[in-house]
Amino acid sequence: MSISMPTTCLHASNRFARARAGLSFLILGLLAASLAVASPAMDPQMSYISDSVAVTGAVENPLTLSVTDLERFPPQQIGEVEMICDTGVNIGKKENLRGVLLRDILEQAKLKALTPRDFRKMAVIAKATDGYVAVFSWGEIFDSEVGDHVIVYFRKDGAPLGVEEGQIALISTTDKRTGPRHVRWLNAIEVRQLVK
Ligand SMILES: Nc1nc2c(c(=O)[nH]1)N[C@H]1C(S)=C(S)[C@@H](COP(=O)(O)O)O[C@H]1N2
Ligand SMILES: [Mo]
Repeated sequence: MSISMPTTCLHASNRFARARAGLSFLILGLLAASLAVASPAMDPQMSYISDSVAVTGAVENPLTLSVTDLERFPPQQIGEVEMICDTGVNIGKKENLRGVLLRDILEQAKLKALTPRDFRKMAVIAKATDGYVAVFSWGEIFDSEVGDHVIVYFRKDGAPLGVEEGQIALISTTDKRTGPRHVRWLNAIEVRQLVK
């Protein structure tokens, strides 16, 4: 004599098991999707994203500027800039960037020096969240053509910058090789007097 469950009951428990498995897959799927969107573990560049720039060092008014703050400076538009690595290799171009002049930011922060001649001893150090650094001199920014083309930018094609360089970046667009003084994930501008 065998004991068997009514077939209706078997069907019901199978359905229940299937439903439970389906639900687990759904939850796992949602979890994976949310990780893919939000986790630095899935995209290491996410942890480099900068949402503000601190202006520090030899300045009268230290600043912390968000994208919203930057939008209040006189706008600069970059139509197109070739990206040339320091090896001389052209790695493509950037187009339709919206930013502001580094010089305008420094004028708001107001460089601090004891005598007028001390300004010419100053360096401006642009730093990124990944440790990348580029350096300018006072003479370049305030007393040469270069300064008319050093841009802190935060929009591309009208949209916020992507994870690969956002939210704020800097570029010296008229350098012979534009790669070295392009700073992705810009988060600090330090002013330093190099010589007494
Ligand atoms: N923060 C940060 N910026 C950086 C770098 C970097 O490693 N970190 N590499 C530089 C180099 S070597 C080059 S050639 C350019 C390349 O810019 P792109 O990748 O946006 O075209 O970015 C520059 N800016
Ligand atoms: Mo480079």
